[in-house]
Amino acid sequence: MSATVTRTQVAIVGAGPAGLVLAHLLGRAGIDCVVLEARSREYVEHRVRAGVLEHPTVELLCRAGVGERLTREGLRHRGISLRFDGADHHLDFLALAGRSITVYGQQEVVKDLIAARLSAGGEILFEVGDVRLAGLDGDEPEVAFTDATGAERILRAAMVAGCDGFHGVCRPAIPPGALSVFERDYPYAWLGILAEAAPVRQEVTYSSSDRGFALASMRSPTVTRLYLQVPPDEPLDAWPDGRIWEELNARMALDGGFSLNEGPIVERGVTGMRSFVVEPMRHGRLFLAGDAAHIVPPTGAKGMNLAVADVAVLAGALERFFTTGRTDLLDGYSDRCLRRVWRAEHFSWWMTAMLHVAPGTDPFERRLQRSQLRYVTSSVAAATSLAENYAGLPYDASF
Ligand code: RFL
Ligand code: PHB
Repeated sequence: MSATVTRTQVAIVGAGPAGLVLAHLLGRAGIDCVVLEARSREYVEHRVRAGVLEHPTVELLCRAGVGERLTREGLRHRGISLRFDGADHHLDFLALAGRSITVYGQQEVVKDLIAARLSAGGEILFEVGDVRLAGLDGDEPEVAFTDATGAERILRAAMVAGCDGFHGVCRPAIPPGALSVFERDYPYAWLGILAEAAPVRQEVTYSSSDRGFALASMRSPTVTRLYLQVPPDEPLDAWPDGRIWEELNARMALDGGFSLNEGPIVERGVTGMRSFVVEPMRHGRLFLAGDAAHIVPPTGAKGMNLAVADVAVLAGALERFFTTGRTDLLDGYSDRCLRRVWRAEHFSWWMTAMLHVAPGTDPFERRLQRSQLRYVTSSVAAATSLAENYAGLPYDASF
């Protein structure tokens, strides 16, 4: 049976934040694109993941016309708290760096983008299978796949955007040897829960305790998002509800007393932690963006924000190419993105190292961590450095 062939300007693999923001920006610039997504619409709209949007991400979404619900329902925060030695230490990003952050679930961003794209007449094909890339070194690469009905199809495009996350097929389609890989694994993972309980503090709170790291975040005034450092590959059934709440309360303890509001746990999962970067983020006519090209440990809340920053650069470069034929911005895509990627890699690694308790750690290391925590919460210079990285360096900053 022969495959149906269609043409578009940009084939986008993956309908996560990277693929959807790219499709939206290209659509607004009048560039034709098709998004291919392995999962169903229902699945991607309910996948619980990130929650913190840095300032440049919020600005981009608002400028691109998809910030209406985000502005209305997102929780705007002036900063975060670091909890250690039984006390909270507030970092006011707005005062320190002139920028705030917004807590708004990644799946809400995904819902807004899918709705915007479909209502603008854009094409997102959900539940595609067996995606294969060919001809990346030529002028008209092909993406072959089976659609939701099982029919064989081929999409021919001028450019392919690999936005299919860490486990996708785009990065592995690049010949071995063409990419350099930089990576680091961490000897711990995060157990994350979503609970129907009001957050105790209206601020994201990172807690360093001798029992291990804990994080209290939220999604709304009635829904809490909480994380615990656990061993890598920790089985979920080792953590019945009672143990989760007990451990969270023990790690979040404050002098003078503290306890979380408890409620039904509606979602739970264990996520390994890793740092990973490939260079370059391009091969021929394939451009990698987001988690397909790099992973950060979640302690700096940077993953989704980096994905959006990549495609902001890629959309501009593609627009230049399709309107003028010039390839200069496409040629500079990887280097430009990698500067921001490595800044976020460093920040995420540094936050992770400052806050977690590595197995077999010794008192020397714990004292170094406590010294660093005291420093970033007492020195204006050190606090400002954390604040500007966390709240998001401007897209045009040189670093
Ligand atoms: P995604 O979101 O993984 O989307 C990739 C999409 O590609 C699809 N796909 C394919 N489609 C077609 N064909 C194939 N062969 C395919 N293979 C895969 C997938 O189904 C999916 O829909 O990547 P993208 O767009 O690059 O976005 C990256 C972000 O999702 C990720 O970096 C963040 O979630 C990371 N992250 C956080 N980032 C933040 O900015 N702030 C945070 O507060 C934050 N917290 C987190 C996080 C990630 C976490 N987990 C679970 C990994 C907290 C956690 C616990
Ligand atoms: C979240 O709200 O899910 C969240 C907050 C801060 C992080 C990671 C995740 O560093």
